Amino acid sequence: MPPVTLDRFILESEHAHPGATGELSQLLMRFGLAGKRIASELAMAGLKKELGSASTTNVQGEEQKKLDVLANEILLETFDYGGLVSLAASEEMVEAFVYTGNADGHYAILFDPMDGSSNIDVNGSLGTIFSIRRRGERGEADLLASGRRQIAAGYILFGPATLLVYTCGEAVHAFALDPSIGEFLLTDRFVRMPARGRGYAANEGRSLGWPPQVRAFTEYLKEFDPESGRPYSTRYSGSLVADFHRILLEGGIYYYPTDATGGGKPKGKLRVLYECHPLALLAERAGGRASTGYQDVLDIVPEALHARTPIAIGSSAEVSLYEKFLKGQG
Ligand code: AFP
Repeated sequence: MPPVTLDRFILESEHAHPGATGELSQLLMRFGLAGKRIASELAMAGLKKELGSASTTNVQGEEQKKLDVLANEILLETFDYGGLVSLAASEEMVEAFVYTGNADGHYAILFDPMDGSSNIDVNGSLGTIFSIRRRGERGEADLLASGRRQIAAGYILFGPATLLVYTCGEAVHAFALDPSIGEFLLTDRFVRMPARGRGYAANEGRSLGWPPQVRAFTEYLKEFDPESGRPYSTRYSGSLVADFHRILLEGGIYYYPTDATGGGKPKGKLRVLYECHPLALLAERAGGRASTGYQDVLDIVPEALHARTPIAIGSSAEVSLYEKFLKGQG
């Protein structure tokens, strides 16, 4: 059986949907291309002295690394032809970018080009998260919509191997880059997230700023009760994509709640449009869940392009338990 490349898989999936225009297939394949270019830059970044700060900050006031900026440019360039995409919004840009040469393009893309940038300088895992929406008449304003309006979403994980995981409908599929031929090859069709896991991912160093219910939830996970699978193990990498990927395969929960430390992050840290909506779509399609604690993340309608939200994402059992704790029923 020959290996199934990303392009082949996408094209065959498209043929299974009579009436498909092929446009979405092209977009997904281009995210694959961008992923290969970013992976290649990451592999050489230390040698080419591309690590470190770009001496700029993004719209959130966070320091930008050179690779944040480079990955953003690669993604923008990748969709600059072919007429399909007229709008791109990114965690690294203040406003949405309008492709003036593609004004009729039906699609908008949204991305976090380099997720987990604190890992850049230490050769840790990194990711690119992406989402595809249909572009409306009102441009940027139409992006402020529920996550259920996403047509497709996915991520590229730059770890020991470069992986691409996406959903464009009912199911989630995973691919690994074979660097010897420069192609993503299918590794898992119809990925399912376990209904329950044994690990949690959270920055517990900031727990004094969390709501007391989240602290109580965390203490519960750490209690010794082998019958219910406790204590859980902590696995936190500083890269949401890497932590989410582990949870997709092994189950468990990632959470980044509101954080009152030093007046810190009253709405949490993660961005609705670039991080939470895309991963929530993947989680749901794989049988998991994503919640603020009170509401499904996919139902959030952000008030601004760079809006943030608290989030708990992962196996349905742990996310439901997190919600119970937040509502004081744990
Ligand atoms: P950056 O992309 O700005 O590095 O943020 C990474 C991230 O959004 C997510 O990938 C991590 O899980 C989380 O933030 C880490 O934040 P803390 O350093 O506050 O734990």
